[in-house]
Amino acid sequence: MIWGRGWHLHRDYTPFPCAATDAIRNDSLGVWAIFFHRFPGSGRDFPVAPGETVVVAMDAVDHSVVHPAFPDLRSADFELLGPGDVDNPDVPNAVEIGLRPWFRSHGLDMTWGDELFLALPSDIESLHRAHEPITGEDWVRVPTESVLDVVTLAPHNIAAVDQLATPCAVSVNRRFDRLEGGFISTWNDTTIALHRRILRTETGGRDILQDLNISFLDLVIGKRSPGRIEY
Ligand SMILES: [Ca+2]
Ligand SMILES: [Ca+2]
Repeated sequence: MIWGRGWHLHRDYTPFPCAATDAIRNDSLGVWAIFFHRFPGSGRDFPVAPGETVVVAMDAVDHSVVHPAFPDLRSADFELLGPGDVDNPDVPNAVEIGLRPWFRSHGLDMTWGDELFLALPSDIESLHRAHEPITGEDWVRVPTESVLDVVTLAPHNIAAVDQLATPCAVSVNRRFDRLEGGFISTWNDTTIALHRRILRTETGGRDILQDLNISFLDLVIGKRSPGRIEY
């Protein structure tokens, strides 16, 4: 299983108007990315049962020592690494298989404005490559038939934070997400997070999550609660 971050929010500005990135942003044949990971092991070393959740920590440490509202993530299932980062030896590290390493210090962050995907294992070398037009870097296309889920957190219906330019109409082809989240920025509130809505709860307590391929409807803002849905 691979997962990562595709297109980040693009706004309409000179010299890279939305039209310049449309071929990568709005491609029905797949999701384009440069930064992505796979889970460690052979693919069978860390099985996830139906209804089970896993926690991928940016740093698998006890964050509550900094502030009581922060979670203790020493028992996270996986951990992300960055350059010069902490590395909890008891928590397996996600394997970075993107085309270049993530550049910030604690591992790949996923925030407001991102397009996030989960896909079946892919041979990265065999994937279709092209230059991303703004940076000129190579990106690869994770093909549609491999993509299991996509969530987009782009603010499709609100102005960009700095008000300097309008967000492009879509972050990802409507085949993957029919209406993006449009969530307000949560950068300044570390106590809240996005949760998948619970469609129903089965006998025995297993929650079935909603997946309509519509981030706007499938996700809701709730309390930050690693490993469980709570809103
Ligand atoms: Ca670790
Ligand atoms: Ca880290």
